[in-house]
Amino acid sequence: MNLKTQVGIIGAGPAGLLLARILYNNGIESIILENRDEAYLRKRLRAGVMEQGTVDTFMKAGVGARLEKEKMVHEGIHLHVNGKANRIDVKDLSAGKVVTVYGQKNITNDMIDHAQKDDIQIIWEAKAEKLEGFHNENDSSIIHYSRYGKMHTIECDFIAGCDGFHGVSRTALPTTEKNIHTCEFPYSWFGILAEAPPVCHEVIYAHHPAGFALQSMRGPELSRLYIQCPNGTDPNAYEEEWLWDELDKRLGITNNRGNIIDKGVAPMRSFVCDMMQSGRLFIAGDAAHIVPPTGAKGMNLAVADINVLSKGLIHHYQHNDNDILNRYTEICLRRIWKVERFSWWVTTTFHVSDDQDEFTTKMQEATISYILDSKIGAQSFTENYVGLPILWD
Ligand code: RFL
Ligand code: PHB
Repeated sequence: MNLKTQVGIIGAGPAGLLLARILYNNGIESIILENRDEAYLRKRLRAGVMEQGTVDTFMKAGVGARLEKEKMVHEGIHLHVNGKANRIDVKDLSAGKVVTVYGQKNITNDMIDHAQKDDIQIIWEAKAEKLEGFHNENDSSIIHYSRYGKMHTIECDFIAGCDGFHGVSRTALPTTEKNIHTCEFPYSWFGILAEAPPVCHEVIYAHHPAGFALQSMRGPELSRLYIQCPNGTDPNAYEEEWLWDELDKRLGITNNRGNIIDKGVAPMRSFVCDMMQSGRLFIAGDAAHIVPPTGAKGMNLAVADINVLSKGLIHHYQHNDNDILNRYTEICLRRIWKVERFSWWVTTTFHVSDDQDEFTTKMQEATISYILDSKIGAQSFTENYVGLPILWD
């Protein structure tokens, strides 16, 4: 089958689905190719914390009705040190800004529902294999994709690579190793979703000699909890009782315990590809950059990229103006590097390496103490946590 559209989008994660929606709202046609099946996408857990700008973007795109109804607004965050509780008043320190907890799974489902209602085409179980033509001014861009053993093509003006870290789009860019910047961490996160009311109604980050722990939530009866674990940990490695005891110890609270309905291990990595465009191919979200999940920034960064890319495409089609598209990488990177810094800094401040010396531990404690004891320290943390603005100039 040979299809034709204006923007060929690879990937139905938050980046691809949001881009298709904003383009649709502005009369621009797109087709999304998604490697996985619909049921898998609708069930995939992941992010939970949205910056104010991310919530505003979903609302403005017209996919925020359920988000508005079910969102959990957090006006603060708790930083626990060696079991001692401390709260930062995020709203007070950021002139009224807050963060919102609403699962990535939910917003993904909301966007798929809207796409299906409006006949935005998503081709499930379709894997982009090869991209061509996007370098040449006069040729169409072509996405070659496979589906059920057969090859097909999409001919389009632009290709948006929203295909995550393991996708094909980044590899089609003419990058060298100089464009790739990366940092691997010597620990991972073991995460659970449990049918238990969260004890604290806001997020807790805990620094503890035994390692980092985090308490979050997905609803009044659903707790989302993580502990630092060694790289390569088997998701079935831990006895449930040990896990709950460890969470209580590291967080310094007594969690409500309940049926564990999901568990998984997530590795931690910082990664930036500082070439996000070549000709009419653009990459966005996890395809271009990864942050470790401490700081809760991955999906928020993907949404920020899509704000820039969608605006660039709208200016191209509606005003024949390519200024934003030409500056796409530069506009995005200014924000990406700052968010990478924040995520790396919170990660290295709160986690404990196996071979960590005492001086490093003292530096971590002093960093957290500075955030808690200094208004400027707390404001700097908060400014990043609620989300930095996109700078266009
Ligand atoms: P995604 O979500 O990975 O979607 C990419 C999609 O592309 C498909 N794909 C292809 N399709 C067709 N052809 C190909 N060749 C393809 N190759 C891949 C894939 O199947 C997939 O469906 O990328 P996107 O849209 O850029 O979104 C990024 C976010 O998903 C990610 O950054 C966040 O989940 C990160 N994250 C968090 N972000 C936040 O902003 N706040 C949080 O609280 C937060 N918590 C988290 C997180 C990530 C975690 N894990 C599991 C890594 C917590 C965890 C534990
Ligand atoms: C989550 O709710 O899944 C969550 C919260 C905070 C983070 C990461 C994930 O930093």
